[in-house]
Amino acid sequence: MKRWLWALALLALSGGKVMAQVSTADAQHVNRVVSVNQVGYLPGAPKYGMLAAAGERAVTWALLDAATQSVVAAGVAEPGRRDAASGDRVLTADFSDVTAPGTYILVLDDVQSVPFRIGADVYRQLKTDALRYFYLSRSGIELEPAFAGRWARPAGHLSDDAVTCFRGVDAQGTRWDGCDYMVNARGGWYDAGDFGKYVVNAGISVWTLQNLYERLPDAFGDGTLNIPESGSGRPDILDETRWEMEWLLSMQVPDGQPQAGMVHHKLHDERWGGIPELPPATVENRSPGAGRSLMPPSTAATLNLAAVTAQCARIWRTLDAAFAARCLQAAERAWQAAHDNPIFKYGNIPGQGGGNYDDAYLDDEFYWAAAELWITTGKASYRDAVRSSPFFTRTPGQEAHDAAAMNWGNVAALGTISLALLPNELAGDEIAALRGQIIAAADGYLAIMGSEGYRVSLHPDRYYWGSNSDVLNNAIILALAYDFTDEARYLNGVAESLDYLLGRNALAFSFISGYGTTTMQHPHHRFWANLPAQGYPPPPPGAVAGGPNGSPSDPTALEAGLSDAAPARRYLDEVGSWSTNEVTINWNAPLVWVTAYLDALQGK
Ligand code: 9MR
Repeated sequence: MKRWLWALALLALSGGKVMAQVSTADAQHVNRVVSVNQVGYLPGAPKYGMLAAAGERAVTWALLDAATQSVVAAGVAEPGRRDAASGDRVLTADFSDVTAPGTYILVLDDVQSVPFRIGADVYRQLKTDALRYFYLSRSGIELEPAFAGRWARPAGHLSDDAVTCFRGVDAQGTRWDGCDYMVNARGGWYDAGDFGKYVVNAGISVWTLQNLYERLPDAFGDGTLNIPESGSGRPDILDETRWEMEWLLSMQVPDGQPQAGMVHHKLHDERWGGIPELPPATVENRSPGAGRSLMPPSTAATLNLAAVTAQCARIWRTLDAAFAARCLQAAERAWQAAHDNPIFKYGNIPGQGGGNYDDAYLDDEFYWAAAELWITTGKASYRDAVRSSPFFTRTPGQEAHDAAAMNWGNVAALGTISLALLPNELAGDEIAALRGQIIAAADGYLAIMGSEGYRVSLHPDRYYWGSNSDVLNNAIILALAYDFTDEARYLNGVAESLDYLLGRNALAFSFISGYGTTTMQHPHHRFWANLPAQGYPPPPPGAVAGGPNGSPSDPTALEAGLSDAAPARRYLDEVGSWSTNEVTINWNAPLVWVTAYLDALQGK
């Protein structure tokens, strides 16, 4: 008999009422896999492992040293609570008291987990890999083997240096006349598994990374990322965000043109390409029905640019004054243009070949941009726009339909976070009120975590496209609540959010490539299509999948019957499942933020 089985038997003998249940397997178990954070737990963090069971009974658990199989801790898991999102009745082992670094296995009932670690450094490499995602997604530059390893590839879409506006009839039958100018929009990051480049999604992605820099300036210093700019003397994280910022700046309508200062909503192909596919070096941009074009300017894109360039201007002031000045000038031009053109809500043009990112509600974008501009400039007009916005007093993320405080189309919380975090001219009681809003949102997430069997901050009815990024954005809110209160429950909520993503979930699956034993391997991605024999590598480590989608819409997911599964199981690790298994910049950015935050709190 294995040593741990003896230990369980002894525990059962001493535990009296548990004894009868230890020796017999429970036929009612629905999914006999122990769900743990497959990478590991921070020493001071809560540590839970779960087992789904249909029965109403207590079971024993034991934590084993993975090498010796000796029992380190043991206890009883009470009859499980129902997890609304998966339908599982979840038995939970709580081994939070174990803090010694090591490699362990959790035995729950008679089922063994995969091995995992307890250690202060469990997120150290992940935070770096998560940020390297952005270098590996660069457009318009060769990814050299020295920096990219097996994810090296030639430069893609060099022909974005001469793009003009979409001309023709879109999928909705609307005729567009194009424009009389070309822009050089080479560079930037590809959005996701597709080759589109979208300002609205770039906005929250850059903001999140720049905000991480403002919160933790030392997290990614020069030389930490092995990117071409490493050694520049500037923090690598800012070299990476600048790559995207230069592209964003190029999307602003030039002076002298209609709607000068507005920002084109997006740039993408006129037809969707297939998978697998390397980004082509060039495409013929003005051939009818093919190539790539700029979509019309939108107010949402313009305000996204205003917000992140305002943030850029203050961050770069001491590092590169000329670049900071360019950012500030673009920000103020964009703000003015958005005021002059407040109702351009285009997105779904031409309706094929690229994502929509259409955003028809703009009060949140105005508030966010005003907040960033005010912090940077101190000008009264921005202050007034902040104070008069409905979002100045409204708790972000608390409406019934919200899965998270922020996402690409809901950006008010970004303004609130900057105002609550950074020095500015708000009165003390106003800052306290904004912090109170963030803390209230965090309390809401803790309440959901406390009622869900797998302890995730997602309301069971709100598993939207990219639900994993909602978990991560909620974790940012929890982290800030910890910053503002010093109360451990918020920090615990941050750590447990990563537990969910790294395997402590209904699928016992790590949604982050390369991290864990059973991990995402087949993202919806044209180049990382995981066909090595054909030259398409697996995903690089540290990419987070969109995750369970309550309304899966791609044929692969639908044919697999995903719509019949419980929401938390509507996920498929298949390349065709773009509605559950894509990767994208606005989902990896909060992964960087959260892992860097937790790692920084562990000290070096
Ligand atoms: O993240 C976006 C999600 O909120 C939308 O519901 C979905 C459908 O419009 O689009 C998602 O964004 C995709 C974009 O349109 C194209 N590139 C890949 C993005 C992630 O799937």
